[in-house]
Amino acid sequence: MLLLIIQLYRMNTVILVLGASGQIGTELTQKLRKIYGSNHVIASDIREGSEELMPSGPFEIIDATDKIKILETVKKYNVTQVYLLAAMLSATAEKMPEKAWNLNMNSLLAVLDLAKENHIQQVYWPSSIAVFGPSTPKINTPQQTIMQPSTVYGISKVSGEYWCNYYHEKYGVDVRSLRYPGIISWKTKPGGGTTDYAVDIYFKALEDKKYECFLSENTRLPMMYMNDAVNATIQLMQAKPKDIKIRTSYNLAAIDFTPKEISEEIKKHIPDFQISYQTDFRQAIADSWPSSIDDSEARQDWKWHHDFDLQSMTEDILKNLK
Ligand code: AKB
Repeated sequence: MLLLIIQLYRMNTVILVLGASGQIGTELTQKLRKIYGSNHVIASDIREGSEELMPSGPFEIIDATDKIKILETVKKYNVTQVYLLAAMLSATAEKMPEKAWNLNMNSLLAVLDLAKENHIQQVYWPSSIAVFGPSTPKINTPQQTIMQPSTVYGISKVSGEYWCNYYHEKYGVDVRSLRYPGIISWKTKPGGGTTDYAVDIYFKALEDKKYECFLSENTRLPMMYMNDAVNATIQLMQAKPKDIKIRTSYNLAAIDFTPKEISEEIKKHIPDFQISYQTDFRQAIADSWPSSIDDSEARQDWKWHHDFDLQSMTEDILKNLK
C-alpha cells in the first residue's frame, strides 16, 4: 500500500530545475531523473549543460528572473515543483552587486509568486552559510543566531530566507530551504564562490601536482560532498510537511577543514603534491563565515545524516577524476 502511494506520488510529480547546468543543478537533475523518470524532470538554464545532462531528458533555455517564461514552461509540462538553483555566488556577487541582487532576489520572488498563485505546489530554494557574518558565533553556529552578513550574496540569502518564511506564513506556500556549506564536486566545477578552492585543488593536484590557494592555510570552513548535498535536498523535499518546522532555511553540515588539512589528505594519494598560499579579497569573505555548523534541527526534524568525511570524499574524487 505504502509502495503504491509512493509510486502514485512520483507519477504525479513533475519537476522544473532552474539553473540545471550549474554545479549543483547538474547532479541534482540527474538524481531526480533516476527517481522520478527523465520526462518528469525538466532541466533549464540560460545556457546548455554538460554532455551528460543534455541528452538525459527535456531541457529549456530559461532566464530564472523571467516569470512569464517560467509560467509558460510550468503550463507546458504540468510542473508541480520548482527547484530554483540559479544564483550568483559570493565572490562574483561582490564584483557586480546590483546584478547579483537582481538575479538572486527576482528569481526567488517570481517562483514564490507562481506558488502563491497555485501554478506549482512546492518550491526548493538554497540558502547558504553566507547568511552569517563576523558577529555570528563561529564554532558550531546554531540555527537561531545573529545573522549580519557582510557580503551582497549573504544579504540576498538572508532576505530570501525571510521571503520564504513570509510566503509560507501568509500564503501557505510549501517552500523548503537548506543553508548549504561549501559543496565539493568533481563532475561540474562551481563558479564564483569562496569555497571553490576545495574543488579546484583536486583538479590541480592531478594536473600539475601543485596548487596556489587564495585562502590562508588555517581558514576553516564548513563543507560537504556533492553526494550528501543532493541527498539532503531530495530528502528535505520528500519529507512530510509536518516534519518541516523551519521555513526560513535549515542549517546543514557534514565536514569542516582548512586548506592545510585538505592538502595533507591529498598528499596521502599524491605524495609530491605542493600547496602554496596567496590570499586575495576572498579571504575577508571566508573570515566572516562560520568554521563549523550545528545542524541538529535538520537531523532531528527530517532525519538528515551525512555519509562522506574528508577521507572518503578525497578517495572518491581522486578515483573518479583519474
Ligand atoms: C560560496 O562560496 O559563495 C558558496 C556558498 C558557501 O554558498 N559556495
